[in-house]
Amino acid sequence: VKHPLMNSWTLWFTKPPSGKGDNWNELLKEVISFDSVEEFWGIYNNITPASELAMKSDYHLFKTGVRPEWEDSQNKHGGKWAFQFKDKKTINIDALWLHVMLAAIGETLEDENDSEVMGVVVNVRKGFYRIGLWTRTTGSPERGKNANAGKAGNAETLLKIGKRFKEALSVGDGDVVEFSGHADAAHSGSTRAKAKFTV
Ligand code: M7G
Repeated sequence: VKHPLMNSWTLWFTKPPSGKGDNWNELLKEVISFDSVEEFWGIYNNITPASELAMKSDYHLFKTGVRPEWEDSQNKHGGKWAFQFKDKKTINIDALWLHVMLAAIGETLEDENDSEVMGVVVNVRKGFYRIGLWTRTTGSPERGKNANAGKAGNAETLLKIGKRFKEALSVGDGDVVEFSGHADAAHSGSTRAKAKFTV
């Protein structure tokens, strides 16, 4: 018996750069898609845990049909909630990442009528791990064209999602989870763009 998920999800992997000429998009590899609980565990039990990945690797778990890139049509008006875990030795990144993946595929990060969650990401970096949650919008009224434009309370939806994400990350009340728009990250050439919201 297979227990179906609400959505189909695709796992992606970013390989660490091997030399100078590697561009970001070439390092990004699609791994596998699944749409049941059983398939998720089968995959999870057979891939390298985040804690054993090489520096500069990422896992991305995104709704099937959305590439985990700013340039994807469903991400280009969006942003992300993110938190950096700086104490790599003491945190259990595998447990945290598993918890966040389960929250994503179990659809507990947003309400049924919301359609913000695009995917979740773990970055393995020198000195920290970062876990992110990508959303379809940035809650800005001038965003234009998409279905949520002009819908009152969109920023509130993003804040609600941010709070649930923070709970899933099990970080303390004193820690700050930040939201930033992808467009800002792309322009500044770094994901450390100025935070637009915090929870
Ligand atoms: P990061 O991996 O999000 O964070 O971005 P880091 O700075 O902690 O490593 C690192 C770099 O990867 C960015 O400055 C971009 O050059 C590139 N990069 C990351 N993302 C998510 C994208 C993307 O979606 N599209 C493109 N073109 N480049 C990206």
